[in-house]
Amino acid sequence: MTDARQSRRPGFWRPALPWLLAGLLLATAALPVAQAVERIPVAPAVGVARPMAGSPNVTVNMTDTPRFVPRSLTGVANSTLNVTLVNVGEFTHTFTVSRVPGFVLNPSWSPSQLNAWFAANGSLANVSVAAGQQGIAHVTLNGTSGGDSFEFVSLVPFQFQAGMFGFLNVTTSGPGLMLEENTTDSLQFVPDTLAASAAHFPEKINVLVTNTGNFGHTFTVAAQSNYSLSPANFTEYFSDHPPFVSATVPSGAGSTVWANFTVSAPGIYQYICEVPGHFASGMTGLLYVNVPVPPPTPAPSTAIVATWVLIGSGVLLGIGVALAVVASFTGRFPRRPGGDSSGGHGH
Ligand SMILES: [Cu+2]
Repeated sequence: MTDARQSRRPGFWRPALPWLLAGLLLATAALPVAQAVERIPVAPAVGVARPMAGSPNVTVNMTDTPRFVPRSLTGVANSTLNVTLVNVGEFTHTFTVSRVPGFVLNPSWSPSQLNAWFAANGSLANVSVAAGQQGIAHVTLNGTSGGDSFEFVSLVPFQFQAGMFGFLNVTTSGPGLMLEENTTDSLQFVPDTLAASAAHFPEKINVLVTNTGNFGHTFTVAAQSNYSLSPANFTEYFSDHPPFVSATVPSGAGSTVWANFTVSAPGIYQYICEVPGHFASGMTGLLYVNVPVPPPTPAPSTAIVATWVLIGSGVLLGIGVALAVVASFTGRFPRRPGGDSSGGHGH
């Protein structure tokens, strides 16, 4: 008996060892799985539209074609429209907005006649942008009314005559709804679900798209609702059915662009990135207009597995600890000849 007790003393925890090891192994396997599962959003975050105050900001590219892209802008009466001007060409261009509503400038005028007209009538904005540079025009629409239309041109000689003009249309019907969307270098839209509740149709929807990564993208919204685009056919489809909007999201983190469009009926509108390969990699989302967003998809089954693995490892660890405790006591008590259980703890 003495031999047995002495040999048991240093190894009293041995029966518990396999249980402890099994528990620890399971736990180390389960923890990363559980963490990874936690990071997967169970329900896709939904971006919900809210009413927009003031005019949506817009970006207009100035090209050497020469053109303004886009050449049709919308502002809200009695607000300020901020226009970011990006000169993507190698010539200087101006963004010069007429002050006379409804007046269409005559493209057969000479450059000096055009200049004389602006000198006589003034402009709502007149910003010159050098090649490769950017500028901003703050177009104040105080005192304008819905239905007003102001022509804008480039005053650089012969650019207006060659087609560099556009129209700024003023609305009072409310600035519509605003949504926020992000693009990522992992080729995702975040969120990939947008929801808008229009009080009336047609309704303007303004999506502020922010690039959180470095790759350039587009935010392109199909104009037909309830139609599923496919990576194989979207180019052909868009050539037959022009999208509501195809906004270029400039490369570089923090770049933003407004994608503004008008929907005239409830429905589910798909949006994609048109950069080759991006849609095929999953860069797409759905905009629900006055259509309920379906409930989130069920949690991935790995979450259930990870939970049970964690519970199992906890149980095994518990068994191991219990065995260790029991073994230490059963191994120790008989070794105190004549001693009481309080041993050296008390008097
Ligand atoms: Cu993209």
